[in-house]
Parts: sequence; C-alpha cells; structure tokens
Amino acid sequence: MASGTALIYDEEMTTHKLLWSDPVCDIEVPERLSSSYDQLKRYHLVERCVHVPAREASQEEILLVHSSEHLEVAKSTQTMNEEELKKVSGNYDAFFFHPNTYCCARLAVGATLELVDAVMSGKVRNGMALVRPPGHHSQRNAANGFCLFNNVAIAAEYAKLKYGLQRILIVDWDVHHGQGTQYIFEEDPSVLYFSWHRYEHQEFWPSLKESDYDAVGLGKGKGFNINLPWNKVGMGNSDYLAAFFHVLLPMAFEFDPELVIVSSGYDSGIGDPEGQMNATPEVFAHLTHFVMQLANGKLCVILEGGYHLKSLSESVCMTVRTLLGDPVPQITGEMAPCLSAVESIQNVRAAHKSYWKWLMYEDTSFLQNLSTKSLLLKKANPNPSTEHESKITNNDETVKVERFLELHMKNILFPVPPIKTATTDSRGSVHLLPVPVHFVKEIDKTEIKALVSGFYADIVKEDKNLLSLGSILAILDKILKKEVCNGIAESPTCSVSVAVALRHSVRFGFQRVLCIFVGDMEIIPNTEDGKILMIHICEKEQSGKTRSKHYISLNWKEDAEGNDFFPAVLGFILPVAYSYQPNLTVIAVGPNRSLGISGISLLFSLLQGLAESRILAVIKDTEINVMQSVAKALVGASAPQFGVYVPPTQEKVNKIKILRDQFQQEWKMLQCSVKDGI
Ligand code: Q9C
Ligand code: ZN
Repeated sequence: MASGTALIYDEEMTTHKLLWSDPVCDIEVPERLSSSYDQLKRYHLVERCVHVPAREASQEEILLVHSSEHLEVAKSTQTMNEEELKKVSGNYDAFFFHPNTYCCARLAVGATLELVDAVMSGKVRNGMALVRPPGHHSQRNAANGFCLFNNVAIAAEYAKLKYGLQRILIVDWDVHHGQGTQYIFEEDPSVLYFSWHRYEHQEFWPSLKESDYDAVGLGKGKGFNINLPWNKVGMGNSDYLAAFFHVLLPMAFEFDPELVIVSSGYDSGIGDPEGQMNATPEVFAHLTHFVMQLANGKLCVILEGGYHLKSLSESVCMTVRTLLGDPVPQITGEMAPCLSAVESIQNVRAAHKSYWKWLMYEDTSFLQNLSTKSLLLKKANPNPSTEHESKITNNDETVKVERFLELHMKNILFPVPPIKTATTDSRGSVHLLPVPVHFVKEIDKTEIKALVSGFYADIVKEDKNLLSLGSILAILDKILKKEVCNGIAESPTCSVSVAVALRHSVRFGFQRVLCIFVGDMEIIPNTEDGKILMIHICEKEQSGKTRSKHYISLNWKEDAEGNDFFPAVLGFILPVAYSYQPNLTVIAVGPNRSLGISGISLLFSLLQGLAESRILAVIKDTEINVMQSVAKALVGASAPQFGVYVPPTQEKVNKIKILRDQFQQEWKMLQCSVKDGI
C-alpha cells in the first residue's frame, strides 16, 4: 500500500512573467508560486513530502491534447522580442508570452505527468504540483485565461494511455470555469469533469452559455460533464461543502474513478480579486479530505489559479497538510448554504438526474419557474460598482483579508499531527489490530468504582461492566487531553459504555457531541439535553422516541450484495454532522448491526473531517473484523476500502429524501432544493 505525499516545485517556472502593462493579466505573477512554496517551508511541510523533480514534457505528450499548430506557435515565441510577443499574445483572450513561457509551460505539463507517474506507480499515495502557467482554460488550438497548455487534460490522456485507466475524475475547484477541459472531454465518458465557477448568469468571464448547469456532455459523454455555476459572489465554506455533499460526491462515488486529478485553483478562496468568494483556507482541507476517499486515495493536485498571495499560500498549505494525513481543522462560520447556492445545486442535480442513479428518483417537478426566480433574486442584490471603483476597493480588500488571515490562521488548532490512535491491551482482540496503535494504560478498578459511584451510578448497575469502562475512560481521557486524536475500545456492553463516555465528555466541557449508534442498542436517555446529537442506524424502526432534533433514527439494512450506504452518508449523515459541528464524535457498533464492514468504514473515514478528527470508537467485543477495519480507517494507514458499490433502491432513496425534508430546517446543510421555505 502506497504511502507518502509528493511535492513538485521548480523555481524555473517563476521566470514566466508579464513584460508590459496589462490590467487583465497582471495578477498572474511569479510570486504566486514562490510565496506558496515559502509558506510550505515555514510550516515544515516541504520536508515531510517526497520531492519529485519536474521535467519538460515531450512534444508528443503535448500533442495528446493540442494541435501541432498550437504547439508550433508556442515554440516560435521563444526567440521573439517584446513587440512580437505582445502581438502574438493579443491573438488570445487573456494570455501573455515571455521568451521563457514555452519552457515553463512544458515544465508545468511535465511536472503534472511526473506526479501522475509517482502516484500510479505507487511511489507515493498522492501529491501536489505547484505549476505555472496554469492549464484549465487552454484549448486544443488556443491559449486562454493565463493558460498555454492544459496540464490536467494532458495528464488525464497520459494516464489513460500509459496505465490503461478507464475512469478518471477531474475536480476543478478553481473559481473559473475550465472551459478548455470541458471542450477536451465533452464527448469522453472515461473522464468525469466537475467544475464550479463564478457565473452570475453568464455575466462573469468567460461568459459562456456552455458553462451553465445544463451542459452535461455530448454524445457518449452525456452525463460526464458537471457544471455548478455560482450566480452570486460571496459563496463560502458551507456552500462549497453543500456542493460536495449533494452534487460532486454522490456522482463521484457512483463513477468510482481509478484516479482523481484536481484542477486546484484557490481563486475560489477568500480575498481573491477574481473570485470575490468567502471560503476560508480550512475548507480546502475538507475538500481534499473528501476527494482522498476516492480511487483508493490516488490523488494528484495541480495548481491552477489563486491571486491573493496570502489566501493562496495558506490554502495550498491546508491542501498539502491534508494530503499528508494530518487531522482536518474544524470549519468555522454558520453552516447553512445560501439560497442562490441551493438553487444552483438543485439545478445541476435536476440536469443530471437521468444519468446518475442516486439522482434518478428525485422529484424535480417544481423546477419550471426557477429561472424567473433567479432573475428576481439577482435584482434583489445589485452590485453596481464600476470597473474603476472595484479596483480601488479591491486593494483595500486585499490588505483587510491579509490581516484577517494572519489572525485567523493563528486561531486554527492543529490537533496532534500525525494522527495517533489509542486503545487498551487488556483483552484479546486488540492485539490483532493490523496497524500500529498507541496502547493506553487502563484505569484501576477502584478508581473506576470511585468515578462511577460519583457520576454514573444510575447507568452502571453491574460490576462486570467496570473493567470495560475503565479502558473506555482511559482512552477518552487521552482524546480529551489531546494526546491522541482518536481511539478504539471494545466493550461487552456498548450502550452502557457509550452512555458513560457521553456524560463524561459533556462533564469535561464539550458542548456538542455527535453520537452514531450502529446496531440494536438500548439508548440510555441522557440528561445533557442538547449537548448530544444521536443518530441511530438500525434495521427496525425505533418506537416510542419523541420527535426531537437531537435524536434521529435512520432505519437502514445494508444490501447483501455490497455497499449501498453511500447516499445515506453523503446525503444525510454528513450534512447533519457538518451542520452540528461536534467537538467530539462517538461511533458505537453494537449487536445486530445492519451495516456491513464497508458501510461502517465509510462512516469512519468521512466523519474524520469533523471535530478536529476526534473520534471515539466503541465496538462490541465479539466484532474482531469490525475492530480491524475501524483501526485501519482511523489510523489512515491504508487506502480507503468501502467495498463494492451497489446503487440504493428507490425505497431507500425516498427514505433519505423524507429524512432530509424532515430535518432540513434544523440541520441546514441538508438543503439541496428550494421548493420549501421560500
Ligand atoms: N475581461 C485562471 O484562474 N480574466 N485564469 C479575463 C477579461 C481572465 C483566470 C477578464 C481570468 C483568467 C487559471
Ligand atoms: Zn481561476
């Protein structure tokens, strides 16, 4: 199993620069690369990565995507003087040539291909390439939007050819539409292209009709092009996460890629003069964490845009840190997507419903009047600034965001990297764990007795439970003191153990604990109302439970043929969990579980993005196989393994829809349609 993260950077790529004055292009500066790299050094991330040298791509490699005419024009610019360079540059929309541009662009492609090789050969698990010029606007026969060769598109063709790949996912989180990439793969079902982008009803560059949500691909490629247009500026963390939960991730898991390539522009981050969005650097840690769960972790991240140097470099660091496997920082801000975002999400889901099983059963009969609604919404929030005015405010903005980020990054906690997992070694099965864990000394029996008689006597009635409680409390203590990130405990009596653990965490001072129960368990009523959110996954409907926003019963029996739990996790559990923002996650697996091991692993892997990765696992002591899989998921030592994907039945999809409708007023990240509430 591959481990390690590659980092590709070559100073040579800072030599490509604008030689004359051009207000359109003057943001694409060499410092974008050097300041990102400097920040990586400052956080000691460079030394933790595997250095992979860049190389110049061959002409044959460039011709995998581009025409020979385009290649020849690019080549010819090497010996031109400034006047000639300016003239050729003028043939394209937003591009500038420098005598070294051709060389840099070949290095940018070569760096991308080297990263693909490092990941595909198993030399590393994943990696990032810092490259210039960027690529995603570049087309078969044209430079465009600061891009000469389409680095990512060439890499996808290369991976298909060299490694025989049949399914590649390109995630383009740059704030601009990678129309170049869309054109290249429009008819190709082997490449699933996802892009979100500032669109503003076609008013934002490149202002193309084909950037809208209804461009789903052509011919055999129908359904394999996903456009999520943002019709307003100011989109933030929760809008991006909602887009992942309700659009990208369901389709990506169903597609089941063999390799993921990210067109990683950070102009979608806060402070960027182009994007005008609000997402803070931590969101990129979450986005990265999510795409790491696909393709057995095979992930290549390639730099595209990003023009606010501080925002860019902090976001790059967030990405690399996550690739290395560090815990994901907690996301900040109100967790609710805005109306305009929900509307875009709904539109793209509707446009794709005939191509993807999970969307198939969605009721979208209320769509007709949406476009008029959009216009009304847009008028309600006019943005009357002229070009000139916005330049001035942008400068103020830039400095303001710099100061904000300076403070903000100091406030972000990085909990004990790398991830440490705790367990105790009292009884048999923990010794069979396939991964290195940190053994914790159990609490002494008399000590437990003292603890229990004080606080938990009403829960713990039998002496025989004391020992297992001792190990759980010892592990929980380590998590609470931040000595470890997560831990696994086995227990003969899950529900009692969990009840004690929950009360203990709340007494410790946690305001929000997310508890997921899998299996038939008696839920011991808690007295810490509001500080615990319970999601109970079991086969049978739980009767007699009050309708409370803090108790959710999810009746689910995993299909015997494989894992059909994805839509429930992506479409329901994750949105609820992200809305809640827990300080700790407790996941208990008890008797008569209705989920298979792959479904349980999925839960653990995806919920690691929450609560600064603090997870306590409590597993029924007879479930040795579950223990092993959970340990693997928590330690992050192996590739994610979620078993064979099986599409859910219509009944199950409806179940999620009903739950979503029921809870979306409380847990707003569930919102993916606007039919209610406006
Ligand atoms: N009036 C990337 O982020 N803006 N490219 C052109 C013309 C070009 C962005 C405005 C923005 C290109 C890789
Ligand atoms: Zn961009």
